[in-house]
Order: sequence, then structure tokens, then C-alpha cells
Amino acid sequence: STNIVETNIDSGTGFATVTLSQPPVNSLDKNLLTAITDRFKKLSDDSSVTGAILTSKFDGKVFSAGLNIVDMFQKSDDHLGEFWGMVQEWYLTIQGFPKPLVSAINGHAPTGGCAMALMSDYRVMVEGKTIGLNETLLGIVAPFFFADLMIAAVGRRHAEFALNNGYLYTSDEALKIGLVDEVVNLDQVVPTALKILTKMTKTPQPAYQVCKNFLRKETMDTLRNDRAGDIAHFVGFVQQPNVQKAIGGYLQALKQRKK
Ligand code: CO8
Repeated sequence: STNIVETNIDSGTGFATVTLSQPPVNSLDKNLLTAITDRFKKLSDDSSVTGAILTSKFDGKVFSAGLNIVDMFQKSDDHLGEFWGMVQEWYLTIQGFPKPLVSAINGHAPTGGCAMALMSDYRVMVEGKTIGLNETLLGIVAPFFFADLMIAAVGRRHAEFALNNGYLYTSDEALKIGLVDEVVNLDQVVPTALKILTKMTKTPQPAYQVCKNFLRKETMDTLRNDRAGDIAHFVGFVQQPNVQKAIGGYLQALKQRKK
């Protein structure tokens, strides 16, 4: 099978570059969620790895299209529950990654793609693309742990506007509110990410790790303490007929957009 999460480790610096490579748009289905989670667990445990960069193979197009919508449409409770458990594990693993992590956002990053970028410690984005937690536009609602990522980055005022309205920001707008930290030309995205990673990995360990952990712990603990409840909430919400109808309509629109 093809490698949907390519990893390259520079033995000199200890920097791991994780490249999401599932065609066409890195939508986060069960396979990709599991592969990313496994990869970050390994990088976490590998003492030769000092930090990481997260990027996409679909350079100039898409960083990640977010959660796979097909996994939320006309599925059994069991399917949805298993899917959401994987989403939780993906979030807990990347958000809890103990080393510096920089997202090199080299394409669009809607919904879960934005959330994944928000789990890193610094965001470098290509100019002229879009990013945001635009779930409400699909008739669904971002989970509390996505919302909290947005609040942590841009503050409550911008987060409320962003989530309530499902606002998708251009790169420049995202920079203005602090949703991303830098906007650069496509060929500068990864080099800029590497430059900041070099700085970040100079922070003394374990101070970096202890600090990152305590700043992020509260929301992660809220989820850890009631994963089953969070799954039940997701399944109950998604199975509502009007929500299914919205998701189905959205899928249809997505398919027909280019025709
Ligand atoms: N899931 C499944 N399939 C997708 C997704 C997706 N998220 N995104 C795109 N695709 C499919 C398209 O349907 C298309 O399929 P096909 O080739 O069969 O027609 C193919 O991927 C390529 O997509 P595009 O032609 O649209 O590619 P573009 O390069 O033109 O555009 C974009 C890329 C901008 C990423 C665009 O595809 C897009 O906007 N995608 C939708 C993004 C989105 O809205 N994702 C929603 C995910 S929901 C989420 O992440 C959090 C949900 C939390 C749920 C909580 C409930 C309580």
C-alpha cells in the first residue's frame, strides 16, 4: 500500500518532516487518522527526534480538507462511534506532542485541517489560500476541543465570530487575527517553518515540554475524562435527520462544484 504519511528525519538536526500524502485532499478518514496518530506516537517516543514539521504533499493546493465527510453520512452508530474515537485519539496525540511542532500550511486548511494546524505550536501559511473552522456552514458544529484550539490562538471574540459564522479566512485575514503566525510564498513555507523550529528546539528541555503540557492540559483532560460521553454526543448529533440532510447536501455540492 502507498505511504499516506511520509516521514523524513534529518539525522543532523533531529527534525522530522511529516508529509500528509493521501490523495486527493488529505481528508481525514479512519486510515489517515490512524496513520497520523501512530506516526506522532513514534516521533514522541524517538529520543533522536527533537521537533517536527507537519505539511502536505499537495503543495499549493490543499493542506487537509478536514474530517472525511463520507464517514459521517448514512453510517451506523458503531461506525460513527469508532470514527469519533479515532478523531479523539488524533487530537490527544498531536495536541499532546511533547516536542516543538510547526505546521507548514502549504494549501487550504478548512475545518479539521485548520484544527490540526492549530494543534501545532507555530503556523506558517502559504499566501492566497483559506483556513478556518467553518463547520457551521455544513450544518454541523465543531467539537469543544476544536473550539478551544481556536480560542487559544485568536481569543474569544474572534473565535466566536469565526465559529458561529463558519468563517473561512484568507491567509492574510488569518494572519491579522493571529490564526496563523506568518504568511509567505509557497517556496518559503517549509524553509520558514524549519527556521522557527530551529529556534524553538533551543528552548531547554524538559522546560519546553512541561510548559506546553500544563498550558494544554485542561481541555485535554476534559476530553480524557469523558471520551464515551463525547462520542455519544457526536453520534447523537450527527444522526439527527436534519443534520444528515445537511451533510448529504454538502457532499452533493462538493461533488458537483467542478462540473
Ligand atoms: N471529505 C470527503 N471528501 C472530500 C472532502 C472531505 N472533507 N473534501 C473534499 N473531498 C472530495 C471531493 O468531494 C472530491 O471528490 P470527487 O473527486 O470524487 O468529486 C475530491 O475530494 C477533491 O475535492 P475538490 O475537487 O473539492 O478539490 P479542490 O482542490 O478543488 O478543493 C478543498 C479542496 C478546498 C479542500 C475542498 O475540497 C473543500 O472545501 N472540501 C471540504 C472541506 C470541508 O468542509 N470539510 C468538512 C470536514 S468536517 C470537519 O473536519 C469537522 C467536523 C466536526 C464534526 C462535529 C459534529 C458534531
